[in-house]
Amino acid sequence: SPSCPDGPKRRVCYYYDRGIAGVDYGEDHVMVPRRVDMAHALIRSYGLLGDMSRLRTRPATYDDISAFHDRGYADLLGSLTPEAFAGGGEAELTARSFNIGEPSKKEDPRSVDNPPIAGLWDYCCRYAGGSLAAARALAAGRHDIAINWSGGMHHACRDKASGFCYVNDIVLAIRELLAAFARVVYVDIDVHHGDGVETAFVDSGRVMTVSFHQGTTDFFPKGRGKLQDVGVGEGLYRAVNVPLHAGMDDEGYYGLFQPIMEKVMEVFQPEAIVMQCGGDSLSGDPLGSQNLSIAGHARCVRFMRSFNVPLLLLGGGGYTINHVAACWCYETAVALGKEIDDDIPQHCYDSYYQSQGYKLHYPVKKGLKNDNTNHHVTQTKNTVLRNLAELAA
Ligand code: ZLV
Ligand code: CA
Ligand code: ZN
Repeated sequence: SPSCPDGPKRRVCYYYDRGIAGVDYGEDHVMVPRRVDMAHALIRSYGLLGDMSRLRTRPATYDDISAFHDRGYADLLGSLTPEAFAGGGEAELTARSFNIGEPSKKEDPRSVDNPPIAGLWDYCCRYAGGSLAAARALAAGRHDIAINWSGGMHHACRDKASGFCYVNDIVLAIRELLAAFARVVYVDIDVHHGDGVETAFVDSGRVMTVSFHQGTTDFFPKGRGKLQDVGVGEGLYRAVNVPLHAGMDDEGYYGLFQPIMEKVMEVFQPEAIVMQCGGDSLSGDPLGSQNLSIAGHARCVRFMRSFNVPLLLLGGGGYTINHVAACWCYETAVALGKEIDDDIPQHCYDSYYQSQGYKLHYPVKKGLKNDNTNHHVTQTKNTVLRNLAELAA
C-alpha cells in the first residue's frame, strides 16, 4: 500500500523541459545540459513515463526569482546576452561583478565557471520553474514524490553566480515548501558542498541542511562544508556537514549516510525532504574522486523515500553524461518503486552507452585507493551524531 514505509507505490510527478537540452555552456565546459535530455530519453525508453504525471508549468518569473535573489542580479540575468558581453564595456563589467564571465585565471577562457550563455534567463526560468512547480505539487498534497533532474543548482548565491549555477532553484523550492510544511530537510549527495543552500538557511530553525561532499584541500567550494560548520542562531546544529576524502566506496558512504539521515529524521521530524542527487559523486567522474556505483548512489535515494515524507528529487552535478543519465533514470525507477532491467533499451542515445556494454549499471573503479580510513569515517560519524543529539536534548 502507498502508506507503508518502503511501499511499492508512490504518486510521482516529473518535470522535463526540452528547452533546457540545447543550452550550451561552451565547447570546453564540463556542464552539459543535454545529459538531462539523455536521462529523459532513457526514462521514456524504459516505459517509466506512463507511471508518472508530467508536470507542465510556466517558467519562473522575475518575481519568483527575486523572492530570493538580489534584484540587481536578477536584472543582469534578464538582460545579459553573449553579444552584449562580447562587446565589452558596461555589460561585461556588470556581468563580471556578478561572477559571470569572470575568468579565475587571467587570459584563459577555459577558466570561466559561469559563462554568459545564450538564452541564460530563459534557461534559469525553466529549471527554476520546474523546481517551483514540483514543490507546489508536494505542498498541495497532489503527489508524494516530485522530480526535476534539470534543477539542483546548489551553489548560486543571492547576488552572484557560482559553480555553474546562476539561480538557486533549491532555495526557491524550499521557500515554497515552507508555506505548507513546518520543517524541511535538505540532503545533498553531489560531490561538492551545497554552500548556496546552507548559507540561505544557516540561521533557520525550520530548514536543516545536510551535505556529503569531498572535503579535500582546495576542492570547490574552497573552505566550505567543514565538519565544525553546524549552523548559527535558530539554525544551530541544523546545518550538517560530512566531508569525505577521495575514493569513498558504496559501503563506506552508506555506512555514514544511513545512520546520519536516520538521526536527522528522528531529531528534526521534517514534513518534507529535498534531495539534491548530483551525479558527480559517482565513480569515474572527472571532477569528483569518489567511487560510488549507481546502485550505491540510488540506495541513498531509496533510504530517503522509505520515510514516506513528501520528497523532492533534484539533479545537480555529474560530468560523465552517460553515467549521470543512467543514474537519474535508475533513481526515477526507485522513486516509482520499480526495478528496471540492466539492459538499456534501444533508443536515440544508445550509442553513448556502448562503453558500458549497453548496461545501466557500469562497474566502479576496481582497486581505487580509498583515502577514508575506518578511523576517520567513525570519527566523522560520531561527531555528527553527537551534534545531532544536541537537538534531541
Ligand atoms: O557540480 O573550470 O574550482 C553543481 C556542481 O556542484 C573552481 N571551479 C574555480 C574557483 C577557482 N577555480 C578554478 C577555475 C576553473 C574554471 C574552469 C573547469 C573547466 C574545465 C573542467 C573543470 C572545471 C572545473 N571548475 C572544475 N571544478 C570547477 C569549480 C566549479 C565546480 C562547480 C561544481 C558544480 C552543478
Ligand atoms: Ca554535497
Ligand atoms: Zn558537484
